[in-house]
Parts: sequence; structure tokens; C-alpha cells
Amino acid sequence: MTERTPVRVMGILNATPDSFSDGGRFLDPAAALAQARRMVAEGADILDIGGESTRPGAAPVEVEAEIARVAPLIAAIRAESPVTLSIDTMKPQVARAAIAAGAEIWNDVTALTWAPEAADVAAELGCQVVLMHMRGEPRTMQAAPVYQDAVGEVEAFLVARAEAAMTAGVARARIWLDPGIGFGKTLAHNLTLLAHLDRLVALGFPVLLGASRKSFLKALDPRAASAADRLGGSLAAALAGAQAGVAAVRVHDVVETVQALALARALAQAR
Ligand code: HH2
Repeated sequence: MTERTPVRVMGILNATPDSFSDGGRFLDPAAALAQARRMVAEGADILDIGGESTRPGAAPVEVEAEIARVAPLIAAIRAESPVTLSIDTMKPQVARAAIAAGAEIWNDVTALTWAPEAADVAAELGCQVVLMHMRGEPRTMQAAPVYQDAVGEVEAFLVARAEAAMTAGVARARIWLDPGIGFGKTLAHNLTLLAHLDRLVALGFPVLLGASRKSFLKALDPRAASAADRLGGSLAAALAGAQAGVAAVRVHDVVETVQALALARALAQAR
């Protein structure tokens, strides 16, 4: 029998008008809280709350507006649930407000590079930090990204960012790494990274994988033109992550992912 640590499920909750999959659905606070409750009931271990879309071409959001979208929502969820909460932001001021409202994780798609003070703020907040790889910036990142060695370059970037965070005072045990599927990557880069997740896992930090409903899945199945039609590919990616030993998967479809991961775990135990 092989014992595996259960892969944690991070449910995505975007309080934005323009996120690529759930944009506009949870801008209303009551709808967002209802979705949070639903994902917790479905078995989410973590909720990742975002107030600014990172999709190519998304409109930038001012700090105050972003805080107004996420902080009251985080406080409302925290008031009724012990679920772990994560703030998906690149802005230190937003992270600070979200942690004060009850979040425990700062999920930063820029790996603490957006503002010069980001790593110091993360250290001061004492929260967990997700460092994600992105090539370029959201507006332009999908314009012909080039790598000589995608896995090696992502790995080297993440190790360097983890070292920068630790130098600023973030405890090693609080750092997560994320390959940033879809952020400045072609289909081939995304597939190579998914196929070599074990190399990121071997670095010794918990790894977060976010492949849910992303557009590379459409390239493998032209019928999956709309984000909501990518459940099958999303589940397959989550299972590939589980196989490689990732710590958590960031997903839109919580109940389906929980079920798929439960089967993978049961099969591993039955060996
Ligand atoms: N992907 C998105 C946003 N944040 N954070 C991490 N750590 N990893 C990811 O892969 C990741 C992320 C993009 O997805 P989504 O939030 O659904 O869309 P949008 O950026 O349009 O709000």
C-alpha cells in the first residue's frame, strides 16, 4: 500500500468583472459569498480570492477598488468558516488588507516582483506565499514566448525568487512554488511543464498547480472553445499534478476535482 498526502483543492473565486472563466459572476458580494459556501461544502480546502483578472488584455484595477472587492468578502467568509483563505494579488497593499481581513496565503502571480517592497511586506505579514512563474506581463505575455529549456528556466526563476523571499525574511516553510501554466507559455511549454512537475516538486517546496479551464486545453480539443467546456482536460491535469506530488491544485470545479483526486488516492492505496 502506498500512502500519499492528499492533494489540497484550492477553489477559485474571482470578484472581478472580467476573469476568463468566472468573470462577472461573483462581483456581487452576496453571489461571491454563496459561491464560497458552495465550494466549502463541495470539499475545498482553500479558497483563492481575486479582485483583478490576469488574463491577457484585462483592465488594471486601482488598489482601493481591488481592496473593496476582496477584503469585505474575505472577512465575511472568515466570520463563518475556518477554511484557509488565499488572496490572489500582485499588490502588497491588497495583500496586507486581505491578510488583516483573515487570509493566510498571499498568492502572487508575479512572485513578489511587482513592487520593490513586496518581499519585505510578505516577510512582515508572516503569511504563506505562492511564488508563480510568469514570462513577461499579462498584457503581452502570450506574444510568442521563447524558452531554450522551459522546465530549467522556470525552475531557476522560482529558486531565485524563493531565495529572494528568504533573504527578505520569509520563512522557507511558508513558500510555495507554481509553474504558472498559461502565463507566457505556448501549448508545448505548458505540456512540457505539466509532464515535468516532479522536477519542481523535487525542489522541496509545496507546489501549486493552476491548469483549470485554461486555454491550452482548447488546443487539444477544439470542442472546448468555451472555458466551461474544459472540465475533462482540467481533471486530467489535476490528476497529472497529483501523480507528480503537487501539494494543491487551483480549480474552478471543486466537487469534480475532489472526486477525481479521491479516486486517484484510493487507487494508490490499493496497490
Ligand atoms: N492562474 C490564474 C490566476 N492566478 N495563481 C496561481 N498561483 N496559479 C495560477 O495558475 C493562476 C493564478 C488565472 O486564472 P483565473 O483566476 O481563473 O483567471 P483570471 O486571471 O482571468 O482572473
